[in-house]
Amino acid sequence: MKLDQHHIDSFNSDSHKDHDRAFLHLADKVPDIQYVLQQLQEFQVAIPSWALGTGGTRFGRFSGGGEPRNLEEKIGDVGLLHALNRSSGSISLHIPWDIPENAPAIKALAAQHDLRFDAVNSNTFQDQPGQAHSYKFGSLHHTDKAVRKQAIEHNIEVVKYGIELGSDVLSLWLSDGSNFPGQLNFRQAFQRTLESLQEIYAALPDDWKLYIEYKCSEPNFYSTTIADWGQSLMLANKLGSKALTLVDLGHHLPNANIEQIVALLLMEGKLAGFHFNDSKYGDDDLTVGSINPYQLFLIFNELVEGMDARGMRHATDLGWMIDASHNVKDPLEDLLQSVEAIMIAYAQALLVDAKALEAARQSNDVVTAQEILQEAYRTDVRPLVAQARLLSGAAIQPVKLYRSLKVRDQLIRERGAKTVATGL
Ligand code: PSV
Ligand code: MN
Ligand code: MN
Repeated sequence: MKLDQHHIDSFNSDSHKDHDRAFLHLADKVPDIQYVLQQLQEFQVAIPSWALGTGGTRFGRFSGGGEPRNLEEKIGDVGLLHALNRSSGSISLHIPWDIPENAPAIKALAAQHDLRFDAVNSNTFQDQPGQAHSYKFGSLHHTDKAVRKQAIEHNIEVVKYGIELGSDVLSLWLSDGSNFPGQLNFRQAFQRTLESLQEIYAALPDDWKLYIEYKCSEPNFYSTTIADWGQSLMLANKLGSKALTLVDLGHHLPNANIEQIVALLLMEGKLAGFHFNDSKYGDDDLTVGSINPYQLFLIFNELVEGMDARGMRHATDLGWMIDASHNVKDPLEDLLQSVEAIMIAYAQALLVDAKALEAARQSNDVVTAQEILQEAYRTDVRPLVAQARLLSGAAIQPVKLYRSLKVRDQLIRERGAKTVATGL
């Protein structure tokens, strides 16, 4: 199904009055409102192709129905999201979960929905049917050269698909690690990973980037070969300027100060971007902003300050992606909520009085520094985010419109009640 602009416009005209009142009230208090609105309109968050079905669990999977059966339908789903919020203008593919067999046709279909292809992701954490060697004991770090070669070739193949689709980023996450003390020689495993990455790096086109994701545990629970930002950064530094460190919010040990990690990676010019999600215990992949929205705001505060200091464009100079999916919500509603949470945190960070904050820091006025941050965080910026959407031709309230149009029922009618999308 495709959403018509008239659906959106007529829905908006119903909620216009209430929205206008809320927006004007807020606009009065925002000094540079045009700048903030423009930044919000430009900001786009990539949707992962693997989050369009119910998943994100090792246990039961309960389809809500109408899940996309193929890549074309996944693109259709992201097209719906983008029509509703005009902030989801790209899709990130995981290969081989989604293989673009006919890349020109897939690219053309995406363009019809005003979408482009964000980072392409490789998968060496599962064995695929017919594969010669198993990844049971890892991929790029494997002791057996033949396994490493297979994993390297897979990554290079993913880059080829990406080139055909107009992507310019290979995003790589390895599950390589060990489950028991003694299983692995840490130094050798790291060294082999580096050598494998060097071969992949050499095959990257000049204008491409390599995003190296880290994760402290799971599926290996004693050690992970790229376990934290330091290890990812070491690899990225050794590889060269095209290699950068990707921060997935759920991949840290409990209570890690992610905003500080982000600030320093940015300072070093080595921050790739994000896999946004939220968590309470581990790599929970919950809806962005559902557990700890203050942390998300603090991260965006570092991003805005750090990117401005380096003269970077917020919308385009880092990779903004969602990596969240789970079992109990309609995945499209969930993704709308995630994008909204990101836009809210970003808008709040744009409201921070950076000069006053710096002055407070210089004079060690801790109370004022905290007040300044919390003043922005406690501002209800939802009318601002909605206004940016309205200006872009999107829905003032995307989830409400999605429900009132009964999109899921329609998808179930088109696709069936028992479809299961590829992904985890
Ligand atoms: C691993 O936990 C991860 O965060 C990586 O980004 C994978 O590509 C993705 O999840 C798979 O769901
Ligand atoms: Mn991730
Ligand atoms: Mn993860």
